[in-house]
Amino acid sequence: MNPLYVMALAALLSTSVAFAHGPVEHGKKAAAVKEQKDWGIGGDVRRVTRTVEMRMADSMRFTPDTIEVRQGDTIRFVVINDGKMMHEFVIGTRKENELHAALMVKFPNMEHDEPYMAHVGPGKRGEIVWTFNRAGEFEFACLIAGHYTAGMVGRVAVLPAAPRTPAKAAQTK
Ligand SMILES: [Cu+2]
Repeated sequence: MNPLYVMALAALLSTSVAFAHGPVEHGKKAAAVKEQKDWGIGGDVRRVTRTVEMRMADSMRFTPDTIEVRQGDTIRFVVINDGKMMHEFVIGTRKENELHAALMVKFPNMEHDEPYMAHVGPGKRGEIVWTFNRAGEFEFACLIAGHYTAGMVGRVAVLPAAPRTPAKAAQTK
């Protein structure tokens, strides 16, 4: 591993530790200050625009593995673990998830809990409410040690809020 990457991990770890809480049961999120992330912000359950059911399996797959939302949507994710092992649903940028996944491999018992993640035990279900207030291509992933590299990752496309112009050529990326 190159030294720069190690430094980046260390920086991320210190950030994560700053936000680490004690054990938090699913569905009992502490009332935390909502922090704007590149991939959105914690949502208000009273402003949910859509519910998405997300299933996780020991085959290291999410179903569905791709979702599309509109910028400004507040999504209630009902996350169901159909497997016999622990899984989790974590929304983020690819870069953030890659770094976080690497940390989880290094520190498998690291406790982490944020409004954009749901840790779900075998046969259980969890819920999070997230507002996608920034357009872009993001990921959802399971960061349990080894799961991310085994392919337990999906894509979320957040389409711009503005109505599409008829001229497709006018669209940027
Ligand atoms: Cu998993």
